[in-house]
Amino acid sequence: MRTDRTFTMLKPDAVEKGHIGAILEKINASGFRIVAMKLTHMTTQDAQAFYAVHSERPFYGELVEYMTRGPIVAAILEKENAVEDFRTLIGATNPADAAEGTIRKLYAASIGENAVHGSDSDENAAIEGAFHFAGREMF
Ligand code: DAT
Ligand code: MG
Repeated sequence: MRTDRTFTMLKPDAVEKGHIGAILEKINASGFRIVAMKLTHMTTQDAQAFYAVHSERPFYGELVEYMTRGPIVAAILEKENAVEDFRTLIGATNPADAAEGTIRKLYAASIGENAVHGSDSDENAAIEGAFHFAGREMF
C-alpha cells in the first residue's frame, strides 16, 4: 500500500549548527507539505525505542547518545511518493556517498551525525509519525 506521508527528524547536529531554516526551505521547495512539526528533545528511552531495530548494531550506543544530546525538529511530510522521494532528497546514510545537492551532502558531517532522518517505508512512516505526534497535532 502506498501512502503519501513520510516522517523526518532534523537531528541534533543540524539544529546545533543553525540549519533548520535552510533544510526546511529545501523540503518545501521539493514539494513536501508539512502535516505536523515540532521542536522536541528525545529522552534516552525515546531514542532507544525509536531505533530499537538497530539495538544489536555496534553503533547503537553512540546513536542514542547523539540523538538525545539536544533538541530535534520532528515533522510529518506529505507528497505523492513521499517516502521514496524524501530518501532521494536526503541522500545516502553516509554523507561521503550522498549525491550532490542532497541534504546530507550539504549539511551532514559523518555517517554517525548525518543531519536528517527519513522513514524507509510507508509502514515505518506511520509508526514513526505516531511515535512523535498525536492525531490532533496532524493537519
Ligand atoms: P538511515 O538513517 O539512512 O535510514 P539506517 O536506518 O541504516 O540509516 O541507520 C540509522 C542511523 O544510524 C543512521 O542515520 C546513522 C546511524 N548509523 C547507521 N550506520 C552507521 C554506522 N555504520 N556507523 C555509525 N552510525 C551509523
Ligand atoms: Mg533507517
